[in-house]
Amino acid sequence: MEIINWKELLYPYEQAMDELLLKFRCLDKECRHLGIYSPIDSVTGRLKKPASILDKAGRKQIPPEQIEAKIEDIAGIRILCQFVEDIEKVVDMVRTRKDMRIIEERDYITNTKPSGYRSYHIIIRYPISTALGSKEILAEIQIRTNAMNFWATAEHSLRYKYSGNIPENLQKRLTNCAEAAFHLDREMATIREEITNAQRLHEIRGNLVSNILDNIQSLHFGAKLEEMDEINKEFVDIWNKEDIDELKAFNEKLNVLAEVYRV
Ligand code: 0O2
Repeated sequence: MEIINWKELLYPYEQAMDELLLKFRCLDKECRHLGIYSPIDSVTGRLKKPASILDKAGRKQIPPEQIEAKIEDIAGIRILCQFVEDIEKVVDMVRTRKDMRIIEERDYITNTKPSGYRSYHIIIRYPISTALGSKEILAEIQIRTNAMNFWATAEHSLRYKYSGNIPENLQKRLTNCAEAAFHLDREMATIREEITNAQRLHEIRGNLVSNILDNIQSLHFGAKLEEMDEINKEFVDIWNKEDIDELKAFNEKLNVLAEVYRV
């Protein structure tokens, strides 16, 4: 039997996973920076352990020399979304990228698995440059809502605990839980606008307050003491009123003052 050098085999996958994590986290960060809605809530990654790879190869009768060509999820990232309709937006983001090639898409949301599993999977071919040269590897991107993920993580642990043979009674309850999670997603979709507006407002307020505090700190180097007292009092008043328009106007006023004092 061929001996597998796991360190050598897994390293490119780890590199690919790190790069993919960074790229999708940057996309999310950029959207937030530009003040546009980000369909990405969080991104995580995992590298399949040798024991899991061997299990899968055994189950699918894949010989060791074909592991890299046939096991598509040695490197995997998971993109979590707040709402079901964000999933399609993330899928479109992946489809338009030039730095990865889609090999296959599996829609387990429309075609829910008998277990109750819901998720959107994209298998990609991803090029990497390593110290040993360039190569292309297969990787899996799983896209699902937080509710779908909550269910899948719990079911995965139980499947592992019962070695795939979850008792019938427990399986039935799990299937009910999957439906409940999907119902939650549907209900959340009906108040989506309300939630996203509130989140946007919270973010705008946070950024405004940061700018105001930066300006106040800088003005200490130029403005008179009495003037600073007034500014601090005004800020506390406006802060207590929680009125976003007043915060905006106050921020503008401080921007002008900062210009005047060249701080
Ligand atoms: P791990 O530990 O996450 O790596 P399969 O034949 O079902 O083993 P295949 O053909 O490679 O898998 O593709 P598929 O069905 O798209 O599944 C790939 C991965 O999706 C699985 O990897 C799981 O992470 C997840 N998945 C698929 N079906 C289910 C399910 O019913 N429940 C849960 N919780 N997750 C699922 P691994 O290798 O099974 O596991």
